[in-house]
Amino acid sequence: MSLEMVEDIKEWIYEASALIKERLSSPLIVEQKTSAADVVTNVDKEVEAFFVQKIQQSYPNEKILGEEGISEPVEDFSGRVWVIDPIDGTLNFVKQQDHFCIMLAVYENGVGRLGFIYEVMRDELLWGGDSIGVYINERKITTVKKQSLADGIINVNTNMFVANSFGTKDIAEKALAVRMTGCAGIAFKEVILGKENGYLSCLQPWDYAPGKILAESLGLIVESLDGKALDLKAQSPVLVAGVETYEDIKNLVHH
Ligand code: 2AM
Ligand code: CA
Repeated sequence: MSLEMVEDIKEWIYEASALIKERLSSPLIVEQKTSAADVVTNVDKEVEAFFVQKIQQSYPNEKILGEEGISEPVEDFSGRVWVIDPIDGTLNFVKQQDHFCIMLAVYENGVGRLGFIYEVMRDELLWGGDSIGVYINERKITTVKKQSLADGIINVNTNMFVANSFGTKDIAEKALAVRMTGCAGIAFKEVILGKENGYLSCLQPWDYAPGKILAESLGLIVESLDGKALDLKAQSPVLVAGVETYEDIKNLVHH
């Protein structure tokens, strides 16, 4: 991992963002995945292929775990692994042409080193890692505002709220207010920027990988609600929060 790598990744993200904005002027090809609200478009696939090609060109023979599965499957996290979500919040992308992110994370021997969350329509890049710190565009973030659950806004996954899974609805009712943004990257970004106090959602590794690296670099807690260690090969019920809100939520979680 080097500063040159950081600059390469930023350049690819800005290029991918320009490509996505250009594609917004043509009709999208939308396919359903696991449900009507879980969709993929031609642009998701094109953007993932773009990143795979850039990585293979500059960093050959490294492992790539992408949501759309364009590259070889990743069997284990030894060596360097690139984790890509070409468009996070695809339903928002399709229905709103807004509120979606490009996300990328770099792991070395299972340790998260670099995370990037780019909110495309706001031109905001949250990036960094444990050894370089965390930045929003050029501004360094050093602390996250400390607040209890009752003093702030939390972000939750809609299905978990409706089904009250892990007590998500009960937890949300104890917060000052609740938001459902439908984009994991934006939710992580809001928590890291101190605009929201916590986020609960069932996420795939590419949905939480960069956010976890960035959040933990700032002392936030990222954990699975089922008490198990987060597994980069499976979906998990993920909680991110500062320590005060985390303690409040832990006392309310149903198992
Ligand atoms: P995605 O758009 O990259 O699939 C809200 O839907 C958030 O949860 C999004 O960040 C979405 O990421 C993620 N997510 C993970 N699994 C999902 C699923 N089965 N259906 C819809 N969204 C899912
Ligand atoms: Ca996606």
